[in-house]
Amino acid sequence: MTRFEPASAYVLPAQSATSAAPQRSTDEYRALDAAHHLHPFSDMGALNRAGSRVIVKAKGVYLWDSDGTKMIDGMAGLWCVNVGYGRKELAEAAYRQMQELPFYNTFFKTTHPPVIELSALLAELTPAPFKHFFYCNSGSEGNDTVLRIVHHYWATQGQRKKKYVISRKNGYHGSTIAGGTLGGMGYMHEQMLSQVEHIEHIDQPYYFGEAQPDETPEAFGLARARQLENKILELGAENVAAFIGEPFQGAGGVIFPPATYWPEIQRICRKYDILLVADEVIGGFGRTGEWFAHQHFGFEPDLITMAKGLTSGYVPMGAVGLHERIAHAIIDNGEFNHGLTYSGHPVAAAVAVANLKLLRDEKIVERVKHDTGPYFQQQLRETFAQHPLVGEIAGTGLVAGLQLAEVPRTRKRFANGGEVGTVCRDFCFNSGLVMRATGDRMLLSPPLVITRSEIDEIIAKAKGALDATAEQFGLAARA
Ligand code: PXG
Repeated sequence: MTRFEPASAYVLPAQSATSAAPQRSTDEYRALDAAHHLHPFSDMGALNRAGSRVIVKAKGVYLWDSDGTKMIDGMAGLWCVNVGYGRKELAEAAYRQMQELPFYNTFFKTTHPPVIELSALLAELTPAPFKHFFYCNSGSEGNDTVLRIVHHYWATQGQRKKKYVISRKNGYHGSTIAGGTLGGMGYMHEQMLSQVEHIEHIDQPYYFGEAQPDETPEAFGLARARQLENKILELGAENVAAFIGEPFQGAGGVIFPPATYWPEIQRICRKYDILLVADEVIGGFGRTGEWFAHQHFGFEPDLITMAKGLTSGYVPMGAVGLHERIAHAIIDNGEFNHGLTYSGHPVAAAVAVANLKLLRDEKIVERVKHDTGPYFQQQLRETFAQHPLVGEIAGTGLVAGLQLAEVPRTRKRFANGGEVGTVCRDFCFNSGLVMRATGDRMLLSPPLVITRSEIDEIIAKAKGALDATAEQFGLAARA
């Protein structure tokens, strides 16, 4: 397979509706992929030279590639396959809905049963003040929608000056122009010559990487939260509309803030009359053992962004939940000029309903809270607390981040953190474990249906990979 080889003429592959056997050879797949497909967030030259891994099938918590290699998925796809792969209930919901009503819009005084059922179900599953939901296709569109709602809400309150939205460095809120600006990824901002106006960033609550040597987590959490207050005072509270944050940062490295952080953020938002937005795209739908991650951290947002676990990734869908106070301001004040062709798409909504019923009726979230989550966290800590490469184990429920460090005890990080993370990630892949690396943090976020023995398999494979990485960097023998 070479990079610039022209693709062979497209030929329909042999049909294989039921078997896991690849329909083309891996080389053929790779050549066509390199010839015609641009991947997200990828160095395409390097990827095409190496060749993509072709995933052809999945079941439960396992994936198979086109060479027949089986892997355990420690990332639930991309933080989204909460009910695991291969649930017929979701496929059947989509099939039935496509036959009954594959599409109708919700713009011109019309609605349809799936979006009605979904909204009523979300009102039951989200915390009490959330009774109204606006739909879109992704987390990014959810956060674009949040901006629109926030600005429109303040206009309805006669406070049009409230325009600024504050977010955090190393937060992730998507890849549309608004999502990318809201996020705090410098490498994204560098490629975005146009950004959304009136967005400001404060520092993240990343204790391991950014606290002073003698600072306690509690003091650091308060200090980082108080940056919000300083930013509000700098901009003028009368100009600040909202603060948005992921309850824990996912793509940024599963960064769990100290316990003092969110209560202080909440206090500051209330003091200055600033809306508080929880981006629950990763944290929502059971990841922490609560339905929503803000419940784990004990704060009360005004808006919730949702996607991923809403449909377990089987079809794309996002949503924004509005506190009744915000929803009524919008309901009572004329037209809200925002919407997408597929807002409340009937097939997506039908799949979301089937997915949420599985999470609720099979008590999957409760199991994460009381059984598999505590077991996962305990096994991680037993296995890695003394590991020569591991400086911090963050997480709760079925999400975790392992901080790799050159000197764990003093929180000294590797000068080139991404290198050690990539080596470790590759060792994981080679042993049949999908584990993500963000710089020098190794991330796990498996499907919520994972069993204890499957957790044991992840931990054993991760241990093998971390040991091999320590060996490669000459750190294995250190106590
Ligand atoms: N908010 C959060 C908190 C996210 O994690 C989005 C918004 C955007 O959602 P969409 O559906 O527009 O992608 C996300 C997405 C990674 C990774 O590498 C994480 C995401 C997406 C792609 C890659 O960890 N999260």
